[in-house]
Amino acid sequence: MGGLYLLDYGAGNVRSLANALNRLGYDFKWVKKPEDILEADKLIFPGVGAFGSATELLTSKNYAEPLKQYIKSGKPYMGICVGLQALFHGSEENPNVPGLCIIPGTVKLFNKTDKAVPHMGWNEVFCVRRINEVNEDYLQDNHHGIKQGTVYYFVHSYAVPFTDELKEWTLATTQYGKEIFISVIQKDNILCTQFHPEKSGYAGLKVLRSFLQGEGIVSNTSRQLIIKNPEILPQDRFTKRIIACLDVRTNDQGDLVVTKGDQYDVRECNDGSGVSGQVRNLGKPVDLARRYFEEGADEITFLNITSFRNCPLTDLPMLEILKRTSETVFVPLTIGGGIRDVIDPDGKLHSALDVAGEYFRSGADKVSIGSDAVYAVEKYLANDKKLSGDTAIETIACAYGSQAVVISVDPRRVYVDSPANAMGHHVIPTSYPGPKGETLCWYQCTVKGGREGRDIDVHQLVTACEAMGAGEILLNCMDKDGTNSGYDLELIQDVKKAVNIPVIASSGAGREEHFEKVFVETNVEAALAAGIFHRREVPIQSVKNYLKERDILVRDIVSTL
Ligand code: 1PR
Repeated sequence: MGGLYLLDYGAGNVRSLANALNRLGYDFKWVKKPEDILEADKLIFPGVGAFGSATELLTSKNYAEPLKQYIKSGKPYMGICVGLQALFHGSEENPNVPGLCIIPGTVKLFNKTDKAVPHMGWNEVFCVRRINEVNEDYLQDNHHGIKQGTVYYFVHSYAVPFTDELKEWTLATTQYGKEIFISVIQKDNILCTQFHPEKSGYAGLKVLRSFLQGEGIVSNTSRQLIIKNPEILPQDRFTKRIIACLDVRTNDQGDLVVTKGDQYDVRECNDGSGVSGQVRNLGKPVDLARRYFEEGADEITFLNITSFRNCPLTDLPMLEILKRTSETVFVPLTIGGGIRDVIDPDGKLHSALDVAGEYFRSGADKVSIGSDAVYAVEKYLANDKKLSGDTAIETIACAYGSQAVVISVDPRRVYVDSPANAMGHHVIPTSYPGPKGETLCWYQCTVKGGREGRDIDVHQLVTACEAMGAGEILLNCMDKDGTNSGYDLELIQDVKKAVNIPVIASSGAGREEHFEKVFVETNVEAALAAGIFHRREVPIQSVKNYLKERDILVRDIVSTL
């Protein structure tokens, strides 16, 4: 018996961690009953979801006491994200639910005034332990696979602030906005990361490997260390994310392919005869995702663009793609298209929450909701902005956390000559006048992949989705999609100002400078592109080099294990 055990309580994507361990050549067992915890020689708690649901589940499954006993026994424990937070006395996220009380202190909500929350993306760690004042850092001797100045993938709204009381526990801190929180805890047999090593590319796998190779046990008393207090920098080291997006559908030969439309039309240009050509085939989804991971994409998004067709739950085409992709791609994966209630041919109804659950178990970190979000917001607005609690956004956010719910918006521009003609919609001035010289416009939301316009504007949609618990906005623009003419900065600026959750700019990227413009002029957290990456017109690395030369922080690729 013995060996490495993983503690899963069904709250999200643990497949990625399992895949990471397989990639590193390690066997493991899942904890299935309380006794397994005491059986383990090494234990990893990959916490996902909310603090309250995680700790309550530990209690209801009778895991809490054996877990405390295991940690006290001195055997190596690694906690990830909520697996770190659970060791504290409590969290502002669920004030009435106690933690495991192994480390003093409370997990706190980030201050939202100067930054988007959740903290979602790649941020740098600062190692506080030093051998002496001038020496580089203690981690050179005993690094736990963590390297000063490396960026790792974080996704959380709550964190443990760095304090004097927690110095002895702190190995590294991270700055987000003006706040400094503990990103790595290490004391004796305990190693915990607030970031997700299994989602942090090869840099993250190195941290896991170090723990697995036994570097997890270190006596802190064996040497005299200096703790260097982290200083608040004028600017944090949070990087901008570059996301590769793969629109997937079945082509006319019945193969699942990555395609790309011009303003959502994915068929080859026809010859003017009125007959549409073949669905464009730009590659195989799993191969392309793998290529983008190796080339430095910070995140990969798959969109099932024929999702408006009903599909039985067991037959969802993207499940297999996700399973295979997550075996070799160790950055966050988002899946969109068809996140809504589905009905099997035998009439069995599966809720959007069930559909999302299937995707999370198959390796997705986030689901992206398009059409269903529009319908949900229509009901919310009709109901005097009262939350119903039963929408896909709310149920998925409640079970898996806000950070797991992205809203994919498919707007198109509607020009008007005066606000009075906008039927009460949120109007913005535009520097690109309409066909009749109009200098005002609003953005109409569409459903079913742009096939149907609805009486709701983007501003209404994104603010309502944020109120309903969404964690991120993926902002497309039908007018710009596939045009290579740059992002719609006016739309993006307007949305960025309207919400406090992270925004991903999408549609229209054609050259490196388009990325610079969107980051500088709108301050979005991420920019997504499809066509230019698929057609190899602009490599991801060249976008990153261009941004770096202009002092925009991006993640450097760690290309080997
Ligand atoms: O409504 O929840 O089932 O979700 C359907 C999803 O499929 C939505 O996210 C919607 O955006 C997407 N979708 C539906 N039809 C199309 C289509 O193209 N015919 N794709 C489509 C939209 C948007 C982007 C795209 C970027 C960047 N694609 O992700 O890849 O605009 O392109 P570019 O860099 O080449 O300009 P539901």
